[in-house]
Amino acid sequence: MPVTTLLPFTTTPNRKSASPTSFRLTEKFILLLVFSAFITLCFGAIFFLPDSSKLLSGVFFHSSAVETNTRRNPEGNDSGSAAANDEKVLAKIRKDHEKALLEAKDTLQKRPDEIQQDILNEKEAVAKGLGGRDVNHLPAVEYQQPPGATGREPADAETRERRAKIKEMMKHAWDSYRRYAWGSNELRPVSKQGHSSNLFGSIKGATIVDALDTLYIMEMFEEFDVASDWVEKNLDFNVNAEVSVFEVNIRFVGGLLSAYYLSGKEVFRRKAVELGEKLLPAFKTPTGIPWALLNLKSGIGRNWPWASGGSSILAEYGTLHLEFMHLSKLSGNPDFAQKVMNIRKVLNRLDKPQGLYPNYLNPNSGQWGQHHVSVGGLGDSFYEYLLKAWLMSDKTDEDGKKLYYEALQAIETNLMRKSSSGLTYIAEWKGGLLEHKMGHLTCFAGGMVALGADGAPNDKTGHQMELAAEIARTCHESYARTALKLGPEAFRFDGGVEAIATRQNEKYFILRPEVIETYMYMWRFTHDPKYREWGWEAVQALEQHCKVEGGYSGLRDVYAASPNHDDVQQSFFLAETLKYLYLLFSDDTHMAFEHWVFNTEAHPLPIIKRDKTDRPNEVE
Ligand code: DMJ
Repeated sequence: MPVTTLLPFTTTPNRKSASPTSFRLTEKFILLLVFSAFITLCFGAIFFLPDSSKLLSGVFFHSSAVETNTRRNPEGNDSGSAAANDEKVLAKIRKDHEKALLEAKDTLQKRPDEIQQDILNEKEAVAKGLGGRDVNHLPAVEYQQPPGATGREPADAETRERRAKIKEMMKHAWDSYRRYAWGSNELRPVSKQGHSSNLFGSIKGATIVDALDTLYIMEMFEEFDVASDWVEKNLDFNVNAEVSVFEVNIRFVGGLLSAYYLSGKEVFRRKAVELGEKLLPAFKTPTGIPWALLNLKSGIGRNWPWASGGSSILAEYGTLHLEFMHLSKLSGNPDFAQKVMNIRKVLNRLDKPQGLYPNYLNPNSGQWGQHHVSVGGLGDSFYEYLLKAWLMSDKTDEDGKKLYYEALQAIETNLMRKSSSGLTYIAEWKGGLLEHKMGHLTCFAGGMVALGADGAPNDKTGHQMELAAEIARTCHESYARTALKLGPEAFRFDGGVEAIATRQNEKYFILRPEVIETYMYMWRFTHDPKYREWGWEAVQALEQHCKVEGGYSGLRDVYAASPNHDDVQQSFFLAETLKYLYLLFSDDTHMAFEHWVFNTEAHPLPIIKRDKTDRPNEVE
């Protein structure tokens, strides 16, 4: 066929010099272009349309499986299985075909703008590398506020006044932060400026996120809205910085989850899941025991350089469970739950010296590091989360229950001791030797033991409740025996002293909550007025020695005659200390234990009810 017939537009009557068979340069060039486009199209059809070729060979011509079988079995003596195989392949093709038709039908029913949006969503999810999940388009969850998110005024006047005083303290702490350190992680209340610790890398606003639920619980809704707005507009996890997985989880993920469950604002769910996804690379170790530190951008993890033989820390990898179970529930992504359940599996396989859990575990070898055991720093919240995992699962997590009560038994046998004057304390264990020291952090154990007392197997005599009361008394003594009536970081039961810090570097008080936390649990379970009195003593001491014009500060030495401020208002003062104080003076129905479990940073998470009354519209 002459080329001119194919391309009539390439010749013009004016071009007299051109004969029908000769072409000018531009015409030649256009011809060349068309020809190469044609060749590309042919090659494209052969190499880039595998699906259609499969469809052609399978449906219109013959099954590719038949072809494969024929090649494998030229004699045809396996024709029975070949035919069965053909049937299978055909059935699959038919199924895929039907599925494609249904999808096409769905698409046709959509408006063009909806189709456009679907395409954009898919593109965004892929670009974000979230394994196809996009935190902006989480599965729909019907929000239902769990009971008791706010409370009523206490009936008696004194309790009402005391509670109002604590709310006033929150207002002072919050307003000062807002005024002098807005957006920073914490406040320096004496120098009136922002303070940032390297625990959060360059993530900002720790105090805002940590305080959200306290603001809500205290019905400081104006402040809550301002904080929510900041979260919406400024909270950014796209940072090229290393963070503590544990701290970011308990304060940020926990704070966001609680804010979501209290208020129902979607932004909190979205941010919590976004941050959770960013923490997942920490689990990329041979055992799945996560690193302590993680660069949020590169996803590269490592452990604290000081931790025995490159180990991960029990209280860090063991304090992810509650938040991660809720992340799976709210995102529909099972990875979170799987990761924390795997930690359990690794621990279950290991031998425990005397039934105790050493603080150090190597994430590469899966072996314990130094045999150092503590219910205070490095160990504490691991035990707390075993019990609370069981409670938060509406008592369905039987493994969590068993592990908690076994661990507590080992602690009682090996670490709990009585001083000569009868104070019960929990010592630390170093390779079989006891160090007779108890940390302020360890004082949370009074509340934990009280919370678990009810479900304790074989405890008809109320032994665990007694134990909890004894721990509370010891911790109160550690406060009462100081000059400023606030407790030291650690106190000892040796060298002739009881419940007193003997080392200078253990005499500080950084506004920690654990002792007040235990008073709150003890009050709720016993209604013994002494716990409210002890809480009130702490309020007075905080007001007298820690309150400054620019907020609340920690103290360098609780035995000194007058306060020497450390100039830090810790974010947990707003998240925990003030919240537990407020609840100590609230009715039991406010954040009732029947419906809520507090994470280790005092962020309340709802119990996931086994009868699903908390999620009536959940689709299986
Ligand atoms: C908080 O961040 C948490 O309670 C954590 O479990 C340990 N201690 C601090 C407050 O003391």
